[in-house]
Amino acid sequence: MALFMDVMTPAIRHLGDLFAQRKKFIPHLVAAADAMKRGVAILDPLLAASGARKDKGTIVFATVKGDIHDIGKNICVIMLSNFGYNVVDLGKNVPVEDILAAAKQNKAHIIALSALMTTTMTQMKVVVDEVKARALPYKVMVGGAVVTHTFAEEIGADGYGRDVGDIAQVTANVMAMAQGAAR
Ligand code: B12
Repeated sequence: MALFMDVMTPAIRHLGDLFAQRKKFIPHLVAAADAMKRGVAILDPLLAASGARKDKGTIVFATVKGDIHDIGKNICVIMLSNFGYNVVDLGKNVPVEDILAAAKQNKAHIIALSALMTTTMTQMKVVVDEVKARALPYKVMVGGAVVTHTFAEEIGADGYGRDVGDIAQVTANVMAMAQGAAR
C-alpha cells in the first residue's frame, strides 16, 4: 500500500498538474491510468491475502454521473472489501436513480460516492438530497480529488475521506451511524 500511496498516487497527480499546465496531454493521462490499473490489479490479491474478509455491513460505491475517473474508487473498493465490508461496485458514470436502486436492492448501509471533477461533484448533493427527501435509510460518504471536508459538510454528507489512508476510520464511523439508526 505504501507503494500506491507514496509513489503511484503522487506520480499520477503530478501528471495531472502537468496536464493542467498543458505540458502533458490526454494520451499521457490514458497511459498513466493504464499503469495505475495494472498496479492496482497486482495489489488486489496481496491485500486480499492480508486480512480476513468478513461482513461488517454493505456499501454501494459509485463514481457519479458524468465522471469516468475510477482509479481512486477502485482502490477504495479493494481496501474496504479487505477491511471486511460487503462492497457493491457500481462502476463509473452512474446516474442517481441507479445508485438508489442498487442501494435498495442490496439493502445497503452506506452509499459511497467518488467524483474527480468540479463539474461532477455536484451530483453528490443530488444523491444526498434524494436520500433525505425520500427519508431513505442510507448514510452517504464522499471523496475524490476535488472533494473537500467543507464541501462534504455543505451538502450534508455523513462522511468524507481524503484518501485510502483514512478510509478505514471514516467508514467505521459512518457504518456505526448507519447501523445505530433505526432501519
Ligand atoms: C487519470 C486521469 C484521467 C483518466 C481517468 C482514467 C480512469 N479510469 O480513472 C482519463 C484520461 C480518462 C481522464 C479523463 C478526463 N479528465 Co482526468 N485526470 C486524471 C488524473 C491525472 C489522475 C486521477 C487519478 O486517478 N488519481 C489517482 C487516484 C488514486 O486518486 P483519487 O481519484 O483522488 O482517489 C483517492 C482519493 O481521492 C480518495 N477517494 C476517491 N474517491 C473516494 C470516495 C470516497 C467515498 C472516499 C472516502 C475516498 C475517495 O481515495 C482515493 C485513493 O487514495 C487527474 C489529476 C488529479 N490531480 O487527480 C485528472 C483530472 C481529474 N482530470 C481532469 C479532466 C479535466 C479530465 C477530462 C475532462 C479531460 C478532457 N478534456 O477530456 C476527462 C474527463 C472525462 C470524464 N467525463 O470523466 C481534471 C479535472 C479538473 C477539475 N477540477 O474538474 C484533472 C484534475 C486534471 C487537471 N489538473 O486538469 N482523466
